[in-house]
This record gives sequence, structure tokens and C-alpha cells, in this order.
Amino acid sequence: MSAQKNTPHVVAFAFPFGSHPTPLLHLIQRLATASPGTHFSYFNTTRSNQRVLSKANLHVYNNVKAYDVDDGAPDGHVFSGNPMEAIEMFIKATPENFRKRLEDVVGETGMKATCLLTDAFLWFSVEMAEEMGIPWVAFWTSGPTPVSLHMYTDLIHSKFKENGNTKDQDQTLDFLPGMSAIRVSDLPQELLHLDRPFSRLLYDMSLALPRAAALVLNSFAGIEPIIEDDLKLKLQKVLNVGPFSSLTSPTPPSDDQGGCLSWLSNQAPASVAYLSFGTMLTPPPPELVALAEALEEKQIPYLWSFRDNSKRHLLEGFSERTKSTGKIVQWAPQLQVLAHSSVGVFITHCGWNSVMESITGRVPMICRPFFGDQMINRRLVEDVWGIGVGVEGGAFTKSGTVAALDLVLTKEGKKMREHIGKLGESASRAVAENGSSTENFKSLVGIVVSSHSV
Ligand code: U2F
Repeated sequence: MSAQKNTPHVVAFAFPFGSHPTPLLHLIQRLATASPGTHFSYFNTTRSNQRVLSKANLHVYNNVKAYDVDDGAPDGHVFSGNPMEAIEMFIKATPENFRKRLEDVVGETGMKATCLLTDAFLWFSVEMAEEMGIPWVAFWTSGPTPVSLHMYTDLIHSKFKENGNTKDQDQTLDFLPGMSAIRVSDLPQELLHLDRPFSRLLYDMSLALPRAAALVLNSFAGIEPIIEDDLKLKLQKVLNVGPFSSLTSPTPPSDDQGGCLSWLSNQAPASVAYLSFGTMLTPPPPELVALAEALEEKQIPYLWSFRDNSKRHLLEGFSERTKSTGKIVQWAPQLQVLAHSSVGVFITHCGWNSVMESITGRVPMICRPFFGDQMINRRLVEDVWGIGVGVEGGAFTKSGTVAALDLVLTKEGKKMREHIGKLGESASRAVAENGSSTENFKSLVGIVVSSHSV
């Protein structure tokens, strides 16, 4: 497409941490395919773009262009390793880094922005969009429950916080629609303590969301019906357009340098434990050791996605002793791994993308959440959907992990597999022709494309 001055121009801003930028880019790629007459600009920090774009096949799209924005870190800055440091520097650089880059791009291309489609965290986009007289579409990369909880932050504080402290951790949030299974202990720290820049960002987001033309989620209708209905009352439009993992196009290129898929093909059906803790974390050393001991004791074939080289030595003896039954790789093609018939259980931190991918692959989970929405996701997986189990005591011990493996791979596993099979079918129906996510996606295209006439 040759970009013209009056070409509709959708501008996407990514939150450059964890897996956030990737599903936003996938959404942009789907929109670019659906609306070839629209131009899409994807803004992300240089560091994050290097990671994301190498796997993105962007050259296939002649109406998508990626741009680097400043991440707020001074030149030559050496990060401490605490992810919050980079996040806070980035927050400090917003919104000016995006505003400045957008002005440059509009100046260079002559194409004014006609719609801002940004990570919901970047709530200031609504102010930029309103200044430009164009719609803001917010993309929430997790499920409906966490975003709904953020919208009840003030009410939750008034119920549960006394002198800055949270009362009984076991209390449920049954005074909120659809939240009777959620407990105080499941709430993200950022929701309970509003004193940090990241917490403020999320609080401000909850205030800004009603001004969004639409909230888009990588989820599917019916998964949390009461919450979805409640969100619809508060927001202009709620569009579940996922799960992305159930979609066949655009297929992320299979990145299988470790040979995971051929290894899986030599394993018995539903026998392998797949372990991965997402893009941001590694369990602490005693938990890694406990996990390895449990796998070894049970002689369970395993595939472990493990990137933290500083902790790799903890698994050395274990990986040597179990090399005939297990495999440790730096990166696994997780979507295809979870879709492989040999995988019987997913040991996960309950990041939302992992949960969606497990549902798509129909693989029950053993959950060890760490932060943010992960405790909520665990609660849904175990207590609401019955498709997995949390580890006893909330952290990996050898006996707790053995018990969880026994449960999922033998006793209760059958029921979990039935439940996840049904959810997986609903997910497939949602993204099929005329399915709810497909129809929602068409509405999204309508919002994004018609916005040039605003
Ligand atoms: C943050 O989650 P993470 O990025 O840590 O974890 P996920 O949401 O589960 O996403 C991880 C993605 O990385 C892929 C995997 C997922 O799509 O398929 N992946 C892979 O392909 N191969 C590997 O070896 C390892 C991972 C945050 F921490 C969570 O709390 C949020 O729920 C989440 C979404 O907002 O973002």
C-alpha cells in the first residue's frame, strides 16, 4: 500500500515489558490483514523492539511499520536486574517519549493519526487521543477478572484496608459481581498499594478506561460471563477477540532451535510435564531444586523452558541424571508444545497468555503464581474452571509438587482434562467463522477503520 496523506493511520503504543508487546503486535498484524487500506504504526522501545520484531515477520506486511521510542534509561545505564527499575524509568519517560515520536512520524509520513490503539496500561493515550479528536482503543493483555478488579480499586480499599493494612487475607470479594471465588490474597500488590509509579499507572488506567472507545481482550466470551456483563455496563465497548492462541493466522514462526517438537514426538501420549514461567521470572533456587527432585522421583518425562543462566547450575546434576527422560531448552515453541499430544501437564506461573495457550492445547495446569494477575488466574484455573491445581502452600516443595503431579497426571486429571476440553472447544468456536471473537474482531476493524472520518 502506498501511504497517502488521508490514509487511515492507526498508531499502537506498546508497554515494553514481559509478553505485553507481542500480542499487541499480533493484533496489529491481524488488523493490517483485515484492513489493507489502513496504515499501522507500532511504537515500542528499542530494546523491546529488538526482541519482538526478530520473531514477527513484519516484512510480509506493507501497511505496518515499527518505530523505536525512548525507554527513559540514561545512555550506558546498567540495570540492577530488578524489573521495577526499568518499568519506573519508562513510566517517567511517558507520555513525552510517545508524543515526540508520534509528532516525528506524522511529520515524516504526512499521515495524521486517526486512531490510538494502545496497551491499556498506557492510559495517557486517552488524553492524547482526545487532543487529536480521535478514538482511543485500549488493549488489555490479561483476562476480564483482573481488569474488572482494577475498576473496583476504591471500593476494595474501602472494604479491606484499615490504616494502610489489608485485613483478613482469606476473605472473598463476594460483594463484587462474579468475584465470589477471588480472595484478598489473590489481589495484585499494585492494586492494594497505590504508592508506587506502576500502581498509580494502573489506578489511572482504571479511571481512564470508561473513556476508551473499546476495551479489547485476548479472551473469549463466556469464560467469565458475570464479569463480562459487568464490564459492559461500565465501558463503552468490550471486545473479546481471542484467544490469540486459537487463531491460525498470523501463525507465529515456530522457533524450535532446541528440537522440542521432534523430542516430544518420541514420548508417550499425555506423559510429559512442560515447565515454563513466562518471560519475566524464574522461581527462587530452593523451589527450582524441589521441582527437579519431584520430577526425578516420579520419573516424569519433562520439557523445561529455562532461560536464567545464572541459575542453570542448580539443575546441572539433575539434567545429567535425567537426560534420557528430560530436556531443558532456552526457549520452547510453547504454542506448538502445548498443542502436542505428548504433553500431559503444564507447570506454569499462570501468565494470561500461558493460561490461554493451555486451554487451546487442552493441557491441565499446575500453578505457581508470583505476582500481578497470576494469583487471580490460578484461582480461576483451580476453583472456577477446574482445569488445574495450585501447589500446596503456594510454593514448590518436593512433596507438594509430587502431590500435584499425582493429582493431574493420574487421579483428578481426567476430570480436569474433561473441563479443559470443553473450554478449549468454546475457544475454538469463538474464533471460528461467525464465532463471538470473530464478530468482535469485525467490530474492532469497524472502529479502527471508520475512525479516519472522526
Ligand atoms: C506477563 O506474563 P509473562 O510474559 O511472563 O507470561 P505469559 O503471559 O504467560 O506469556 C508468555 C508468552 O511467552 C511465550 C508463551 C507466551 O505467549 O507462549 N513463551 C514461549 O513461546 N516460549 C517459551 O519458552 C516461554 C514463553 C505477566 F507477568 C503476567 O502476569 C500477565 O498475565 C501477562 C499478560 O499480561 O504478562
